Amino acid sequence: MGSNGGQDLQVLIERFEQGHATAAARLITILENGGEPAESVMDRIFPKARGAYRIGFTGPPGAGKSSLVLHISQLLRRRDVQIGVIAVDPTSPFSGGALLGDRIRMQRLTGDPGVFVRSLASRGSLGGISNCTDEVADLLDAFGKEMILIETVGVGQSELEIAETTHTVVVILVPESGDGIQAMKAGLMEIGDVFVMNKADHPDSELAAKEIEDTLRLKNVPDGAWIPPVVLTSALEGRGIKELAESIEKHHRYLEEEDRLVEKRRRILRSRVRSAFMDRMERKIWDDPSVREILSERIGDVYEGRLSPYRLVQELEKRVKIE
Ligand SMILES: Nc1nc2c(ncn2[C@@H]2O[C@H](COP(=O)(O)OP(=O)(O)O)[C@@H](O)[C@H]2O)c(=O)[nH]1
Ligand SMILES: [Mg+2]
Repeated sequence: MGSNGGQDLQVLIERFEQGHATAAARLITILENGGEPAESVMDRIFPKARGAYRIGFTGPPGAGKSSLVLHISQLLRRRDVQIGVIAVDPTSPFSGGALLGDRIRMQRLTGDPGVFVRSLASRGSLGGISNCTDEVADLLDAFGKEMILIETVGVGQSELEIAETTHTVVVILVPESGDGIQAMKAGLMEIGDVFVMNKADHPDSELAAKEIEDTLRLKNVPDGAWIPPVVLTSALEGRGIKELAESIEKHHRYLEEEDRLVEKRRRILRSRVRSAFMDRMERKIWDDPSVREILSERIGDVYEGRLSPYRLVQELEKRVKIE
C-alpha cells in the first residue's frame, strides 16, 4: 500500500463488505504480511466475525486430508452452507496437482461463489498451521462464511495448535504405515474429536479403525464427556463421507449443549490473546537496547564459564522495563 494506505484500506473494506471475493483475497494478503496494516484490517473485520463454526483436519501427509475436505465441502454446499476453506499446505489439491477426481471437485468448488478457498504458507517447514490462520478464519467469518474448514500440513508438533484454533478437530489416519502408533506419539489421540480411518478401500482398514477405537476406549474419560467416534472413509470411492459429516455435526451439537461451545470459544480467544501478547512482549524485550548490550557484554563470561546462563538471565531480567 502506498502513502494513501488508509484510504486504500477503506476502499478495500467497503468492497469486502459488498461481498467481492477479490477484496477478501487482498485483505488476506495484508493479514499474511502482518504488522500494523494487518492490525488495522483486524480492527475492521473482527467485530463482523459472528461465530462461524471452525473445523480442523489434521493427520500425517498423504492421509487424505485435502481429498476429504473437498468431499465435505461438496456435501456442505449441497446443503447451501456458505463455506471457507483454509489449506495450510502447498502440496494440496487446492494448488492443483492431485488426482483427476480431486481436480474436478476442486474446479466445481472454486467456481462456486458460496466457497472461498485460500492456501496459506506454513511458518517454517515444521509449521502445522500458519501464524495468521486465526485471522484469515476471522476474515472469512466476517465475509459471511458459516463453516470454515482448515487443513493442516501434517508434520511436526505444531499440528497440535489446530486444537487451539478450531471447534471440532478431525484426525485423519490411514491403515498403512502404522499411523495409529505415530498418532499416539504425536499427541494426535489427545486432540481428535472425530477420528477417520481413510483409504478404507485398502485391506486392513477395519482392523486399523478398531485399534484406534480400542486405544480411545482405554483412556479415562469423565462422565458425560465426548467419546470420539472412528469413521471409516474412502475419499477415492466417496464412501463414509456422510457418516463423517454426521459425526462432525454430532460433536457440534454436543458442544452447543450446556454452553460448551461458548466456553470453548472463550478459551480459544483467551489463548489467542495470550500468545499474541507473549509474541509482542518477546519482541519488545529482545529488541531492548540495554538487553542487547548486556547480552553481548556478558556472553563471553558465560562462554568462559565464569557465569552460568541462568545468572545472565537474572541480570537481563533486572534490566527489562515494560511500559
Ligand atoms: N486409495 C485411496 N487413495 C486416497 C484416498 N484418499 C486420498 N487418496 C489419495 O492419497 C493421496 C494423498 O491425498 P491428499 O488428500 O492429498 O492427502 P493429504 O496430504 O492428507 O492432504 C492422493 O493421491 C489421493 O488421491 C482413499 O480413500 N483411498
Ligand atoms: Mg493436503
